[in-house]
Amino acid sequence: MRNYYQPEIETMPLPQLQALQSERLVAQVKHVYENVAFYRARMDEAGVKPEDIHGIEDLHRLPFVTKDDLRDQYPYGLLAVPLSECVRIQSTSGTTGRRVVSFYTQEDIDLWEDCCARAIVAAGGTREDVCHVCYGYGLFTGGPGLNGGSHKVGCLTLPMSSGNTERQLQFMTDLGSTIICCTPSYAANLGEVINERGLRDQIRLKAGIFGAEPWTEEMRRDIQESLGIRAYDIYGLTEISGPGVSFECEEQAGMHIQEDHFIPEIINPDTGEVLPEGEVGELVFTCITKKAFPLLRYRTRDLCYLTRKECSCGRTHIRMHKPMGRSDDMMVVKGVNVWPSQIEAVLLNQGYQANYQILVDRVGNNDTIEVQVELTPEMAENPTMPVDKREKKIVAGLKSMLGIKVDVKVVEPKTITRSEGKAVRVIDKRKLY
Ligand code: DLL
Repeated sequence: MRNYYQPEIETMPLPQLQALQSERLVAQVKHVYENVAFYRARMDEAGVKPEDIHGIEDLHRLPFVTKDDLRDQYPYGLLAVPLSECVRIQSTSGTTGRRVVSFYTQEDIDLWEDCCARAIVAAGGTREDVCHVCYGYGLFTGGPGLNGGSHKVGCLTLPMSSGNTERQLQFMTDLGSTIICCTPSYAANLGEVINERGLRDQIRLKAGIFGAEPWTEEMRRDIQESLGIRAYDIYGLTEISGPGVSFECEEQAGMHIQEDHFIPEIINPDTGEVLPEGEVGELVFTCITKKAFPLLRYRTRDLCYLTRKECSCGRTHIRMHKPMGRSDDMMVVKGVNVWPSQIEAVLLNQGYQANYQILVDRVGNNDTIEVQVELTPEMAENPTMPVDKREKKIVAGLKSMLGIKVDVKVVEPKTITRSEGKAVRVIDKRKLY
């Protein structure tokens, strides 16, 4: 088996890393040009031949690939190896249009699991750990990815999948799970139940690896407190392989992108112009090692910035800041750009937990926006402030964050449906008209 833990790659000096990227990029461009009619046509259209790509300095010459391209080429149009070499597919849920299906050779799966293994190691995982994976299994990449990574680290792996909180708690307490992998919203949900039932001293968790949806620093603080663990962020997307494209180390200050496999760029989403380090824009990835479904300059629609600032962990791979939401997550309400993460930050800063929902609608020509948030059990038991005063305080916080008036309803604990996978935070009824 390949050795996942390649500290020499994770800590490689930049010039060597870039030389490796260049070599891999040149080979990848040749591979897709020769094997995928779509890339050949796009590159011909842009007047770029594989021979024109000498290294990463030429990356910007390649055309972008978008989610619409993936949908148009569904299912086999972007496949770069014969079907007989593929051993797996994974897929997105397809809730916002046609499914995205991604293909893997056995080697692609190995590389992907290596990335997840690196993430587990970065969160302190060793073969002594009991790794409780409650991301969904099946077509979703979360369960299979972290499961494979956990095997490679040599942890005892609990392939729990999502849901069935009773069973999760039973295995967690009986088997002494030390690392948990799930969405941050489900982690918050578990923390709530564990504390309600007084199970804190029966759990052995030390770390959590949470991703698949945006979450704020405030939510990290809450989860760390309620579960008594360190909560690490992990990022990825089905199109680029799944979880493990980037992950946090012990610094918990941005996620190291696995640059030996994926070259990141940040672009201006309107013009496509490549932006310098530190500027916020749309994250774009080029896969330089995957063989079956290698996307080149894929526009993720996730917004963030990159930093090469030295990290105390010794990894040299560039770090991405937590995605601030997706360009398509952004709502325009009353003419103002609103991201759910901004609303979450205001609520959590005022002591609420991440049990909230945002309802957007249109009455006549006017947008309406209402935020419903639950009282925490302590607030309900020990009311230090009347509910109408609480609501006014949140309205003021949101006004100063967003610049618009948001209606707020503070509701009783347990009124808002809990998530077992990715949380549904926004109900935008305007999209239904
Ligand atoms: O969510 C893969 C994954 C599984 C990542 C488990 C981490 C852990 P998709 O379902 O294809 O894949 O969704 C990908 O989810 O483009 C982001 O918008 C969002 N996302 C993923 N991780 C994070 C994160 C998986 N840590 C889409 N923070 C991406 C913010 C995230 N958003």
